[in-house]
Amino acid sequence: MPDTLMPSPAREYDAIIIGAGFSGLYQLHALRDRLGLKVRVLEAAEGIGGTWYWNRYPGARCDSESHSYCYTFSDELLSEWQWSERYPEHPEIRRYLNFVADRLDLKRDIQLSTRVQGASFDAASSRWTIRTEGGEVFSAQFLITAIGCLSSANVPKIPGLEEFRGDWYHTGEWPHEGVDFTGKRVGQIGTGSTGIQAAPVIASQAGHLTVFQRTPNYSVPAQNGPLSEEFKEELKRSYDEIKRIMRSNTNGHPFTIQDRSVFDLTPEQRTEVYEKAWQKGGLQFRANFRDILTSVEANDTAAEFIKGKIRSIVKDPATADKLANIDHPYAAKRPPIDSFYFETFNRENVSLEDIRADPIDRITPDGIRLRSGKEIKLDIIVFATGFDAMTGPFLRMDIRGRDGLTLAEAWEAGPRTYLGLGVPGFPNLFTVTGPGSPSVLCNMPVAIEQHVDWITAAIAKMRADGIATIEATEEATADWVAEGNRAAEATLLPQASSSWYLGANVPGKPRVFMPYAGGMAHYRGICDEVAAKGYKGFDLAPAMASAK
Ligand code: N01
Repeated sequence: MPDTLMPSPAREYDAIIIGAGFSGLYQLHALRDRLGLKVRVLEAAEGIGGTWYWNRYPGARCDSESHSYCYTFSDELLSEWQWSERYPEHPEIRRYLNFVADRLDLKRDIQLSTRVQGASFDAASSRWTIRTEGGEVFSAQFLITAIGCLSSANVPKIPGLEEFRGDWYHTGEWPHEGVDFTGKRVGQIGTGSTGIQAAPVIASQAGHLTVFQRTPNYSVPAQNGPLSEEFKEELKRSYDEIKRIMRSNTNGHPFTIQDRSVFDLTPEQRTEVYEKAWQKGGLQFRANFRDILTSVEANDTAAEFIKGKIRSIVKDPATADKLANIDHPYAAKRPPIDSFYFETFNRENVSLEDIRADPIDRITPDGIRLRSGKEIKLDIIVFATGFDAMTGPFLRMDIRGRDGLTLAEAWEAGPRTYLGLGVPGFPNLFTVTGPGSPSVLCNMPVAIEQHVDWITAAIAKMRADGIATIEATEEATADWVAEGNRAAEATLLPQASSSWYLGANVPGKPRVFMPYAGGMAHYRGICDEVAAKGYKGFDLAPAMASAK
């Protein structure tokens, strides 16, 4: 390394955390205020909030219920904050995160507008050197990525985009000043959770909205609304129980999956259950039976119910057919929830293009041309095309472990981690909600708190025992990757061939099921056991021995 890049003493830290979203904020608090470590958070954005700093597209709100989409580690924070709606909209989530950061005095240790370009591990000193795009250099014993799973926007390489005379935006990098759709001809590509949230809001403003749908998707109404005073009071009384449920179930949500099979009920009873769940709304829809995600026959009953709803809501039968022609099991892709998505297609100013039947050929100066030659004239294109999920945020940095091994090389065939927390060859790198952990299959704050607590306990133990490095072993990692594949194969999740869980949305990305599908509670037990057994599956080395 040239001398000019040597870190100055002022930039020496115990831990550098990348990212100031839900994960980074809590990780900073845990290491700084509980362990007394010298910590700095480096954040690319001009403000805190992580995914919520960037995702400001119309209709962006959380699909987890507000009372479960928050930190639970502090009773004070819980009692001092009140949500206004069942599902918080993006500005309210940012207000919440700023409230937490102010309340815990976190901002003084967060450096904004600082994008990490790369980091390399030096075995001789057992430290990481972290470089930013602005040319700053930091050194730290621990490097902790708190970079989110869905933070690397995927703008598909459709020919002609550079010639488009209108404006275009990706939902995950939405302009802070908003976009005025009034009277505009808008084309929205993508019908995942984001597109399904955005389309009704865009349609209510635009002159005309054309939705370009490649893979039709299920959606269940969110049934959003303001929280009643009674609900808020009840919440205060029952929060301990809610926390217990969130921490002890498979998905981190404040509801448990019912322990009954679809086939324990008659078809009429089943329909009644689905109808009630539809009226109640939300992600809870999939929790009515234990076998929705494990049995194709069981899943078909939920899938058919939703397809029937789509056909009953959408008045034009041809449009309804296109929307309901869904090719994967319900909830095998992350199930969206919506506010009047299917109803939107009954509006005069909305049309649907089935781009599986007639794919996009190119973007022209005036709009989008389909393979059939049909051209849709547009003023604005909205890419609701998702993210290079889970690995994208890592691989856009140049992270190098022992002997210069790059993470890109280590993950060439797909991400390999132990517990989604550590990577062999990359000592003292902790990956909050990394690939191989439940992460996106769980209500995120629950997954984040579990990881931050585990990482913090591991670092506390290392300090107490004079351990310089912790590193996942190859053997434990191979076993964990196999366990991850086994857990996914035991479900219907890998059957959605277009799923971003598999990396299928990004051309050329290895097809590997990335999150751990064995359930949050089970996973938590495994992590606890690993810690109780002296961090089994990790090599712990004292200062002198760490330079292998
Ligand atoms: O992204 P997606 P998203 N040409 O990847 C289509 C979370 N989230 O931003 O399925 C044409 O799900 C693609 O089509 P296909 C949540 O976890 C959370 O909607 O690949 N179309 C698909 O329709 C969610 O799952 C909240 O065939 C192209 C869409 O774009 C995750 O974010 C709210 C295309 C992308 O769907 C990602 O959701 C919103 C192309 N070249 C989102 N490329 C909360 O509640 C892609 N598509 C917190």
